[in-house]
Amino acid sequence: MKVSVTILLMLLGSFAVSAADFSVVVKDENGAVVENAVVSLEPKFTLNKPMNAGQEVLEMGQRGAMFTPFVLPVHVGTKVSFPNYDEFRHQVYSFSKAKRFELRLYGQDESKSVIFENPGVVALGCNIHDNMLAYIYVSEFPIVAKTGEDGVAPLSELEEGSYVVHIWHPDMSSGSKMTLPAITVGDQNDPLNATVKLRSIRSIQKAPAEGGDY
Ligand SMILES: [Cu+2]
Repeated sequence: MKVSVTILLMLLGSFAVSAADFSVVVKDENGAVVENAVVSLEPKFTLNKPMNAGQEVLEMGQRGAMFTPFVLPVHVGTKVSFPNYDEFRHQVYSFSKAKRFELRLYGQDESKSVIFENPGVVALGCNIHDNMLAYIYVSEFPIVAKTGEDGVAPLSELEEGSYVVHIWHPDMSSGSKMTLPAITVGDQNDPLNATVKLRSIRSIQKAPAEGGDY
């Protein structure tokens, strides 16, 4: 009886694991954890659950004359809103090849949105505030996440199988993404450690000047 209960629990356990959790830890060449690295996974098999790009609207806000977040990873086809939470106006633009656009001057509690159809890096600026800088990374692959302050990009509920891992960061020396050898995600996964080579001077979004003229 005891044996059959154990087998039943094992079976239940295996059925419960329909999707796997995985994470990628990104560090620089000095071993320091790297925040704001975008990790995208390219499945080498057909996903049962297709990507749902275009169904959720992600946000790149403006608050305190800064973009928030600094790096926003999205799938191709995602709509991004640009709400202005400040009491003054912004004029958001990008000259990047993946998406050239300019949102006409708009004020507090107004929002505009843009759809990002092409993969690539979209650097954002504001015509009014030179300090404002942010990046939207548009991934052609269905699974995308970014590292937090701990350098960890959590990737939950992955379908088991083989994936190629792509990593991008605004300060990667090559200016392009890094591709790692394919990995296999099973029902138990150790974190994948990735080392990226970054420029020594990091691009940051500076806080606005005190008493600036808005
Ligand atoms: Cu601005």
